[in-house]
Amino acid sequence: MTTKLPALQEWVNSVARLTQPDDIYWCTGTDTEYAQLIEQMTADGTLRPLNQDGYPNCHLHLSNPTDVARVEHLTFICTKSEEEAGPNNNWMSPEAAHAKMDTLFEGAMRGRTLYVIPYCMGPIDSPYSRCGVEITDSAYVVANMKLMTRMGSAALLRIEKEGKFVKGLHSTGDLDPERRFIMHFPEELSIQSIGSGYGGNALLGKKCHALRIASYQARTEGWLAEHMLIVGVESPDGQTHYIACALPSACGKTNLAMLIPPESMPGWKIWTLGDDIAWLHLDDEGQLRAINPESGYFGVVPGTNEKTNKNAFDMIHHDTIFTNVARTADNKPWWEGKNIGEPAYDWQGKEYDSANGPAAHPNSRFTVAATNNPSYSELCEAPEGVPISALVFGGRRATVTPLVYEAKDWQHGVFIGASVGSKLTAAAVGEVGKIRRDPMAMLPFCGYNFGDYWEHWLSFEQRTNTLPKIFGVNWFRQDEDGNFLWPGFGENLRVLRWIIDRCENRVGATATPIGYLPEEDAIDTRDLDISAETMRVLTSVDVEHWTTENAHFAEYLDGYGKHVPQALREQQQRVARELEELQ
Ligand code: GTP
Ligand code: SPV
Ligand code: MN
Repeated sequence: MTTKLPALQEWVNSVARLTQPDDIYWCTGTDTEYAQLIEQMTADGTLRPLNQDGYPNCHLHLSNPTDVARVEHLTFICTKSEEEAGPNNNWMSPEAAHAKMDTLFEGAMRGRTLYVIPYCMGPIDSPYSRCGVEITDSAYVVANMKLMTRMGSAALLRIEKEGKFVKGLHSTGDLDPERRFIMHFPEELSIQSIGSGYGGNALLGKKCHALRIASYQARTEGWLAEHMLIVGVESPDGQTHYIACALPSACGKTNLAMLIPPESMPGWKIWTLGDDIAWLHLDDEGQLRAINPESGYFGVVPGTNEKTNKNAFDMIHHDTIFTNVARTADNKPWWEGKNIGEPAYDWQGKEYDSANGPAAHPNSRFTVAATNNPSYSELCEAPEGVPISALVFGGRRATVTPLVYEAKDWQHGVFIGASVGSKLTAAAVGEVGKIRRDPMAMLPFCGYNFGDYWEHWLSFEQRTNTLPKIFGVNWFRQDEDGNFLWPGFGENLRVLRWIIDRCENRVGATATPIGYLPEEDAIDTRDLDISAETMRVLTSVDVEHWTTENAHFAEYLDGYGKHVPQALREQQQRVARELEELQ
């Protein structure tokens, strides 16, 4: 197969000339094609079939041990001006980046097949969706893209009609970290990635396109591309509120998006729209609406069990690709926190020995189609998306940040999002556990200067007077012994319920310098083993620590110089002033 679109055909031809593959294959996206790819990867050892009794159509892939997570230090935004990329990004000039990448891609696909993957981020018939084409030499990438995006013939038809698409070029190269780069050219709507076959480095529709390139496009087109889950919360009276929530990598988006309501909340239902990325648009009535550009999940495996996340646990028992988990003696996947079975082989395929660290890699992942999820919402395919009632920002903080708090207005909400700090996780290569600022959970994913990005967020206030309320959350407060103060997971619905009550003006709240906090007993703790004192700690302002935190944020803002919106400065100063009055 080829294409009727000359720009696409010429690009594929030019890439083939540069990379010199043995074959070129245009993906159609059928189930038969997927089955053939799985069969081929099983034959060549890329995949190992797992125990079909209990894990039908599940396979295990073990990646190169040097290639297990996103590599932020090797990820670049290549705009003409460095200032446009901002201090939040690594920058390289487009000329230098192209020269480097052309050399690395030269002959990179010799002996391999070049796969052409046309894909559509978002429902095929949605005006909010955007298309791309990924060229890759990895069959594993093709299979993952099939589970996670709308890819193949239908996407190609839309691309041929629109004539516009993001060009993503990927090769696993030789997996040498010295020759690994993930380059973005937002002005050219293109991405080039070499030297990694893992997750966000290689599945270019995800972080590279749907966040970095899309956020850049969204600024000029008046919308937002965010690192947010989208969840529908149906109350017993049948009303559903949609909430979009940004949490940094490995801080609970997938879990929140498909939580199981606690027994003390009968009649409540959860509908999953998305677990990682939301594209937010104002409709003609000024209502903020969200679509999920993806159609599958690339989720963290460790910690997933029947208690923490039963929906995820069930959905990864069939038609799943596991990457870097351990195996039991009877060939079932195993991970820390599974609570069933024992590891016999670790994530590198070696006989398990606890002296070598965890059996499953902390960033081991599952790939599944969203339709596997028991709480899948049919509205995932709605071209108009879902109306958003509340926007939520959070992080992983052992101290300081309360369980939940509400912004006083839009500007304050943008300030809350911009000032998020979080502990680093294994989702990216780096110092796990260190706290860093991660505004809107977008630090690794915003395709342009954060200062301009905050200004763009603030500008929505001028365009409508029906914007959703904004909240901050933190599921991760700990005591001195490291025990979590809040039970989390399904119990987080108790917090979402307060958020909805606030959106509907059904409950009061306590005004503080950092926002509105729940009144005593406003968060229902029925059936929970949690003391009134712990709840007080979780829902009050730690004035001393918050003062330090707020001062740190002022220093952080300084790094963005003249790009910092005045409104953010004013919010920071207001919070400082009001905190001081309390001391
Ligand atoms: P990315 O896919 O990297 O963007 O991560 P994510 O934000 O979707 O995080 P995910 O839901 O996969 O959770 C990451 C880890 O946090 C897992 O090990 C979870 O078990 C754990 N976790 C999720 N929610 C909670 C919670 O409410 N409380 C606690 N204590 N842990 C949680
Ligand atoms: C994240 O790191 O936020 C992820 C995993 O969702 S990856 O797809 O590798 O970016
Ligand atoms: Mn993510």
